[in-house]
Amino acid sequence: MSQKRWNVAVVGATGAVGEQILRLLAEREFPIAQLKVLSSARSAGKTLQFNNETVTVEEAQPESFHGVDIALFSAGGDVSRELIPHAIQAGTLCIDNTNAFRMDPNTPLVVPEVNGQEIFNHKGCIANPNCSTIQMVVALKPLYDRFGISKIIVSTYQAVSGAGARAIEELNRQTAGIIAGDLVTPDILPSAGLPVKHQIAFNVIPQIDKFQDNGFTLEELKMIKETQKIMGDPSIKVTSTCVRVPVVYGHSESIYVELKSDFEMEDVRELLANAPGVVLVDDPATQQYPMPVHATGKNDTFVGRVRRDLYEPRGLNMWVVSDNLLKGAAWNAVQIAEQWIAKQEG
Ligand code: NAP
Ligand code: 3JN
Repeated sequence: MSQKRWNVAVVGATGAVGEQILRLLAEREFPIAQLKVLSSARSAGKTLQFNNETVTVEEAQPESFHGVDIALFSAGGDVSRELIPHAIQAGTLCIDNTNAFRMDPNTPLVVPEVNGQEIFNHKGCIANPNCSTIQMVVALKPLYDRFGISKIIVSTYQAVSGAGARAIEELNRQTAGIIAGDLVTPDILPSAGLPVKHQIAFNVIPQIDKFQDNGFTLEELKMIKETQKIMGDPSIKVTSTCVRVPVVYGHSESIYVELKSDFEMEDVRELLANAPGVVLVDDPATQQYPMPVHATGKNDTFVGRVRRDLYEPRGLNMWVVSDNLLKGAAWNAVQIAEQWIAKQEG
């Protein structure tokens, strides 16, 4: 890698995703000249550690982006909608972890293992898909390329960290409270901003984000539409049920996929074993399969329980697990930034 260094801003640096972005930038020795860590006014003035240096959090404002080459956003859709146009105007490449621009036809929606070439078609902003979409398309892309995909039926088992730092605290607090015999009052989940709250400790909640008029939740619709956009194939029929489970890190997915052509299981296993970003963990004889406790802290997507459907010869079932804050958010964003700078440097 050449010596060129870049001015980088992390917007939402004090959040669950922002914390992982900073950790990865340091771990990967991202070539940073100057780092800005931005949040709301609430955290402005706080300090964070980065590469053994203390950095002071500043309030994110429209003028924060002058001189910034790359900004990684994870402060919610409203912040992205407000600030990204200013950042683009300032010449900053924005990599956005929110839903704000994902379906915008002028914004590439990128998972490097699937459609990495789209990184170079941006007009100032590259969108990171939803965490549940990312791990699914990483696992399905090798099968799509070889056999085609006609239908996907997915059910998710999503960790509370997907709902932010306060949801992690809520699961810990409720679990300790219930074990101690206390009454618990749900405060955050299913989603901050919704009027009704449900207990997450020792429970599962079949709602992630708001309900839409068609009975699907927004999270479910994100998975459907984003998958078609990333794969570049609106003909794929996708249906999704998204569920919150009392796990801190790591989303799991039960996926049924119908392929367009006949396949041998041996070929499917070989494709998955060699796919970029995929680790095949699939040995029923020794009870090996992916689980969130093993995926936590890893950048890969883990695939197991791969089996042909009993009734549909072109149907496959599989179990897919990944760290939602890493491949599902921070790592996918940093990966995009790395691939973009690699190209700038020739
Ligand atoms: P979080 O832990 O609640 O952190 C939110 C972050 O946003 C904090 O740094 C917060 O700063 C900052 N923020 C809030 N309001 C702001 C404002 N008005 N101006 C500037 N900064 C503001 O949430 P998270 O889990 O990190 O998620 C943050 C966002 O990332 C989500 O809303 C979502 O859009 C996106 N996300 C994407 C995925 C994905 O699937 N790709 C997964 C999770 C999250 P303070 O410390 O000042 O409050
Ligand atoms: O709940 C999860 O597991 C993933 C949550 C993602 C999320 C949470 C709040 C707002 C998003 C997202 O990435 O789609 C958003 C949003 O940007 O709309």
